[in-house]
Amino acid sequence: MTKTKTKMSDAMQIEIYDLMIKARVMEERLIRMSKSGLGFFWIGGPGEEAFNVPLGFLIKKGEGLDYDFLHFHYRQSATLLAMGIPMIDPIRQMHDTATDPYSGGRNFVNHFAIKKWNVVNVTSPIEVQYALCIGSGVAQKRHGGDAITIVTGGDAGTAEGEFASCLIWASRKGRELPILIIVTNNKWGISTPASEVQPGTTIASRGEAMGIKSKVISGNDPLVSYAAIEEAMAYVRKERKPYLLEVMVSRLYGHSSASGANWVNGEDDCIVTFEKHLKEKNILKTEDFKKVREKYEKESVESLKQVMTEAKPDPNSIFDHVFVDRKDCEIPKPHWMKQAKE
Ligand SMILES: Cc1ncc(C[n+]2csc(CCOP(=O)(O)OP(=O)(O)O)c2C)c(N)n1
Repeated sequence: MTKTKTKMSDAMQIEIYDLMIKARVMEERLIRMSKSGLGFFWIGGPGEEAFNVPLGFLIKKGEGLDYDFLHFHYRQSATLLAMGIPMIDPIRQMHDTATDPYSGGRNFVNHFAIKKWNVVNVTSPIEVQYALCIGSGVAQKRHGGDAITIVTGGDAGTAEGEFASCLIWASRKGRELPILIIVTNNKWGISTPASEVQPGTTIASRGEAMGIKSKVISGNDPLVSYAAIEEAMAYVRKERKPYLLEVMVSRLYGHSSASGANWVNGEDDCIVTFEKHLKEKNILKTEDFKKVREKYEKESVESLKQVMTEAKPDPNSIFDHVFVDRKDCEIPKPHWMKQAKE
């Protein structure tokens, strides 16, 4: 596993720490919402902050082929917060309000879709994004420039055919695609341990077998993560070829609310480790950690209060943004409604 660290200013480390806490506090607020009936289902990224924040910092953000295309999965909140989304918006999606800018209150939380930043809709069927990203990869190859396609997903999902398709399409000789292929490996697929379904080799080695530059890193250290992402991005931006980054991460609250969303003992917590480092290097003190947490706890409570005053989606908007126009579509009536008429 590669452990090269980047040399980073204190100010930058403080900024990364601040965003890691912002993401953790927000996710913990979302979990509490799911447990108290203020949302239906939670899935998110606690345990991936040390990788996801640096990723957000390094993305070339904007709309169209001159900017990075982002095909994310559902554990990416820290990346989006680092890119600049406000904390209140995922809280809106969790509470299914019409003001949710990603789905108008109609998708699960952390299912982002942001046109102005090329964030392609996060899907609940896993691994679909590895097939979709081939499209923007081909478009960016043709277009030229230095913008790239970035795709993220989990280890268990690499068993799906889309992952193999991505490796094949990205690595065709002479037609390689500028895709940064990221797999965050938490060693679980819901309740299935990786040891029962993976061949015992790294996922990165599948890329190597196809001539793709590949690396395994610890995603629990933001300095290691930053250096690895920077190196991988520089390669893909310049060479216009793929790079496979396997990132070892923790899954701190289990899979989702479906498995209880309770704290898991024994996993490395990247925030605890980073706080230890920041203290040892005299960059921040215990009081500073407390202040940052309090700042975001306050923001999360204020955001929730605001969201609870906001309206739910209007049933008449159910067919907005879908391919079928409502006027062409007969909505089937439930049998009890038909009986009542007769
Ligand atoms: C096509 C498909 N099959 C199965 C599922 C059910 N499912 C949801 S998440 C998940 C496990 C995903 O594990 P992994 O890819 O390792 O990502 P993680 O959630 O651990 O980050 C499964 C099997 C699904 N959503 N879509």
